[in-house]
Amino acid sequence: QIVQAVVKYEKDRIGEMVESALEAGMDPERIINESLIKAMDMVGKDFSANRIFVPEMLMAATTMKEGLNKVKPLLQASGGKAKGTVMLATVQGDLHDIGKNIVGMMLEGGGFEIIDLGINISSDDILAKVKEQKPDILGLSALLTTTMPQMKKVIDLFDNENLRDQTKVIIGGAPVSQKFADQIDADGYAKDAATAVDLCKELIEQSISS
Ligand code: B1M
Repeated sequence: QIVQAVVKYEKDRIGEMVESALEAGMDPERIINESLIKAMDMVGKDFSANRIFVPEMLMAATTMKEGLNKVKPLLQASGGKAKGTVMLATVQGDLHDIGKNIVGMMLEGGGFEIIDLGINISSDDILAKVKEQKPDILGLSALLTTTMPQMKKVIDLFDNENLRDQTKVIIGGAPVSQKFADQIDADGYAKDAATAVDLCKELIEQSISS
């Protein structure tokens, strides 16, 4: 039902469906992975096949966000000292933020403090924010093949400013891969939100032990 609500853009009904699933004892991460993300994959396929167009894709995204809002409070960590700070941004030219937002929610659930810069953020703005707020990790998201080069731009700026020891850079998003991360010399790549949490924990542990 949740999948159908997203693909049919039932923004007004999805909230109560997610609530019912939660009340019935369904795991929040299962709702995200097996319903909400699955639905967006179906939307992407329909878009590729010209069965739907940008306005419909946007309506599906709005519906999904409504569903995510219901799950979010359950993913947030309760108290305790933060494991570290992760700054997140979708790179310049890219407006996709659903994946980044899920990564942020899961990281919060994993005990990290999140600074979310938002979407379409230029490498210069990212650099300025990193210098100002000194996060342990910077997480960059890109969903378009055309915006992936922006990630390299940020890493080059980091190299020039000698920021690689202060802040590790991880990347993610559907068109991004471990191979691309190696090519641009990122500190890590995560294929999904759960992997991003493990990766951030590993990077923090490494920086404590070195
Ligand atoms: Co766009 N779009 N879109 N879109 N859109 C895609 C990405 C596309 C694959 C659709 C398709 O053709 N099948 C295609 C890209 C093709 C390409 O580059 N190869 C595409 C296109 C072409 C476009 C436009 C150019 C369309 C147009 O205008 N003609 C345009 C570009 C706008 C821009 O950015 N400048 C556009 C616009 C939009 C909307 C605004 C309408 C909307 C976005 C709304 C929003 O995000 N607020 C939208 C949507 C919804 C999609 C699809 C359907 C769904 C994306 C999504 O939210 N997926 C998408 C097709 C698809 O992906 N199947 C598509 C669910 C999300 C949970 O997954 O983001 O992959 P994802 O995140 C995952 C992982 O990738 C990973 O973890 C997440 C959770 O598991 N992850 C990270 C993500 N970031 C991470 C960061 C990390 C670690 C892991 O560390 C930091």
